[in-house]
Amino acid sequence: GGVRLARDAGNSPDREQLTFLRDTLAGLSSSPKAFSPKYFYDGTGSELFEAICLTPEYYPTRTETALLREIAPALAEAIPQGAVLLELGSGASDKTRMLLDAAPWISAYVPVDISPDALEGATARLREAYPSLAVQPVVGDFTQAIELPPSLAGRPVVAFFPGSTIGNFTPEEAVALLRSVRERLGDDARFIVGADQVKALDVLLAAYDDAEGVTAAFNRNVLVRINRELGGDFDPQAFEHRAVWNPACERIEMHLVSREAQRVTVAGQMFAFAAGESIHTENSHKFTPASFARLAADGGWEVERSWISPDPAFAVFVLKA
Ligand code: AVJ
Repeated sequence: GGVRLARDAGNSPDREQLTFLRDTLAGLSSSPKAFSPKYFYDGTGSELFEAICLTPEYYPTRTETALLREIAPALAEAIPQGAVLLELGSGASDKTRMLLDAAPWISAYVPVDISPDALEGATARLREAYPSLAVQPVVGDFTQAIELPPSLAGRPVVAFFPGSTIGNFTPEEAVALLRSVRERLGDDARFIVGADQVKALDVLLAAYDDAEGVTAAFNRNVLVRINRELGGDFDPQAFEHRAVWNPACERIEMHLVSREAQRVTVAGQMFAFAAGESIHTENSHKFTPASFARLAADGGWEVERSWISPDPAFAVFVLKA
């Protein structure tokens, strides 16, 4: 309560539901079947992701948080006086605190997230902890044009994209996103990006298939969400959670694999699954310092500084326009 959430221009809850429906029907009609990982993050999905971050196997969050804490003074050097901090896919905004603490001259914080529930909680907590900071949340898909609140026009902007969320995108999509942030921010811009690194296969696979089954529940939750919001009749337990490494693309893929031949109806449309047929629900690309620098360059950015944690390796990059 009490938190007002701005919506991206041209965006509304009705339109979002229509896009969700259209994307879901298209994904179930395509071959192989596939969903966009952005639809994981309803209220329950955002909570399940926070729970994943607490599992012993999911190293990225705690590794990146420790690294950010250590390098925060150096990151603060990239943040100008009075800057606006713009975060893409801000979720619980926990890592943001490291930057806010290290650069108290940040004047405003604009978290952008697809989950209104996650944004509301994060905004309330941050306003409480940082009373002199202007927190101006925006609900929306950050791959669409992000409008900064007009009241912040003219201030320098630093963009922050932690969590290796960039790994959810294909290289082509990641380059498009990097370019659009570059265009929005202008020539003096800095972009702080966290990117998980290629590492031992057993470590990677365990991170996406924890023993407690939190990741499996997160993956299946998209079926629960489709049932509720789009009138589907998925039996989530009729699909097995699977995490696999795709060596050619250097990515972990998550799938939901149909345990048997079955039919599912969504919004009145019927879809047939063969036994063993999968829905590809997520890509999580892993990088090397070189592969990330190449991606950044293709997106119009140059790596100004970078840090990499000890194993399990996770990297933070400061990109310069
Ligand atoms: C939030 C996209 C970075 O890909 O590691 C966690 C999401 N998926 N476990 C990731 C996720 C399965 C996460 N990102």
